[in-house]
Amino acid sequence: MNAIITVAPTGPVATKADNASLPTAPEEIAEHVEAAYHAGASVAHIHLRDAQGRPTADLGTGRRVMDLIAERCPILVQMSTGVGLGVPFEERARLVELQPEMATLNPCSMTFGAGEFLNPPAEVRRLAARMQDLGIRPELEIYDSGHLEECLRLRDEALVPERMQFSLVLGVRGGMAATAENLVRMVALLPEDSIWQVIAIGRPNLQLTAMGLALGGNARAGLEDTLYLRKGEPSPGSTPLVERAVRLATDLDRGVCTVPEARAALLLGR
Ligand code: KMH
Ligand code: ZN
Repeated sequence: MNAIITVAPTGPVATKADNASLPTAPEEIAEHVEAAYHAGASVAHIHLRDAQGRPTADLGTGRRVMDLIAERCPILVQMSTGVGLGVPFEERARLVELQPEMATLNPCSMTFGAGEFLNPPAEVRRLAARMQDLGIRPELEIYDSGHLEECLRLRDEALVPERMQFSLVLGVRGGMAATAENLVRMVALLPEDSIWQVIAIGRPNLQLTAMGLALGGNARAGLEDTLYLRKGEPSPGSTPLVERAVRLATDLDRGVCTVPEARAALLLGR
């Protein structure tokens, strides 16, 4: 089956000091998303930044980014409700009121790099219920096997769809390490009909993205996950990383989904 390539152009952590091409202003984000769409991405995973470049859950900024993207290309928008460490959960959760077609749902609290990522069980449940009311498809972010078990509980409580969509996140300090063994183990634990992608943080991004595609998963590519194409070679934006993921999928005889194909594969209604 064709692979869905998601572009993640910005993320919660990196700054322009880390990679000068990181898009932070709404216009920059939309420009990078459009370039990634033309390179083969069918989903855009969006984090917002304020005028100082800090993560924000400001609804006006979110609306502007979504409008600018829609003006430029028909890519599917997945809003991050992870937003950034230190942004209160309540503010993060409000972003779904913008009614993107998809949004992330982080099921558990954890150490995240040098900080803390807070996702209290009751608030996660309120957000999941609100996403359900609004018809927004959740992508469940799994940083360890216990997170998967919490997602299965959410499913049993009828708070997320029966057929779940996962990101297997490897390489965040506080979550599972970015190793081949961890990826294979996590894939084996997923319910059989799961839709899933690999998010490989940092240096093993290339190898684990390739592995995920070889195992039949989807792929995420962009500066949120790695700032480099390879050691010592900063990526000039997310497009070269998207192009690389497209090449990997094509070489593995997968091909990549168009937006209508991704919409069908992700069971999106609109
Ligand atoms: N930043 C990644 C490690 C989210 O935005 O909700 C995970 C992520 C989750 O993309
Ligand atoms: Zn994210």
